[in-house]
Amino acid sequence: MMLSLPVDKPLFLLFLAFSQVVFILILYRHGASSLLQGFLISPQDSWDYSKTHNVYTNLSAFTLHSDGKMTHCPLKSPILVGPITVVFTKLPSERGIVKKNPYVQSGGQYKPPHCLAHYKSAIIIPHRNRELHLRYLLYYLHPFLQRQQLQYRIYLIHQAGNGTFNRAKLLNVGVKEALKNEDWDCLIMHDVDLIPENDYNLYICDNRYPKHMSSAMDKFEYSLPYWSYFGGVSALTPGQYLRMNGFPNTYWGWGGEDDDIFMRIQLAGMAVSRTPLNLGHYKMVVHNRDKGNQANKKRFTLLKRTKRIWKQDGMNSLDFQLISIEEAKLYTNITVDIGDTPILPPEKSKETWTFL
Ligand code: UD2
Ligand code: MN
Repeated sequence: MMLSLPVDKPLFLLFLAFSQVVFILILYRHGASSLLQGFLISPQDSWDYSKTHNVYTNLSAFTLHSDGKMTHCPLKSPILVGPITVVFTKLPSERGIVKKNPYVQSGGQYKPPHCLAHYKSAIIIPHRNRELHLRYLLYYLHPFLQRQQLQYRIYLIHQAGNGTFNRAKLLNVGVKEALKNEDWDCLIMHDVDLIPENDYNLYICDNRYPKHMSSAMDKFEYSLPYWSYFGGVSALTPGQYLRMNGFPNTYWGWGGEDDDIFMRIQLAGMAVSRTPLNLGHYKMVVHNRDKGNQANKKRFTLLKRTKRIWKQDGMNSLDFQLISIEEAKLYTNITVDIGDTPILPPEKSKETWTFL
């Protein structure tokens, strides 16, 4: 039987055009994966962020060892609470955080003591001179990850010296060093000043594609600032990371590196998976631009060369001097000298720069 469409009716055509616009708008706001998930898994999409829970609620009740034999943790952790109360009014002391997290071991490592974790995630944080933000992050992130019954370790990649900051290069260093410790299932790249607000936002990877997790931040009114945004917090498997030759080493100062990463994902034949906006809620500690991290004026020129250069600039061209690895109580502190902005000969045109 043939279905005849009333394409000659202008009203019908108008309706078609209208539904297309609606569809594109949904894709823009929530990302393709959320649309799919809506059909396939139907996640809880009506989180009420006006009713929040303390991130330490019932944490100790589930860390007790039962009988001798360890079985796998349940696939869905039984102690998730949903929206978390996040406030930046009272800075917690380091001792206080240690006391509240008795199962965290030296170097900021954790394994559920009562069951075998399904996932092993490394949290990698680029850092310099943000000790107070770090304190808030550790206070919230340790219990948050334990609620999810993950095996994890928090790595701080600390840039030594006063040279220009380079977030993406620090993340490359973090991946290289973290993979020496453990065969991680997932590498979570995490700004130091972002606190997740819903513990159903799982710190695990999407095996299909690199996952952007901080899709809805308070600083952008809980929406995506632009379609290809990839800043903040993201999760990649080591396989996905290596497939795109890691992140660029050549973005010194603020901005651009996240857009480069977004481009590399496509260039390596992958797509971005995005945490649905109602789940990817984060609060950012309000701050000014740091000294030594001024806006990178070359970022737009650099982005033009990504397509040409991504296979040469990344994990395979990473050079740095490891200064120290220290196992602090709540994190592993890796201090590194990554050099500084290369001085470019002024007479060379933008097109012939070499970044080696
Ligand atoms: C945005 C993105 C971030 C990155 C940056 C551009 C958000 C929430 N994040 O951050 O992922 O793409 O733009 O580069 O939109 N840091 C230090 N010390 C410094 C400077 C930076 O520790 O002196 C680290 C720290 O982890 C910080 C991150 O680098 O969270 C990003 O720098 P930012 O917070 O100053 O930049 P912001 O908030 O605009
Ligand atoms: Mn920030």
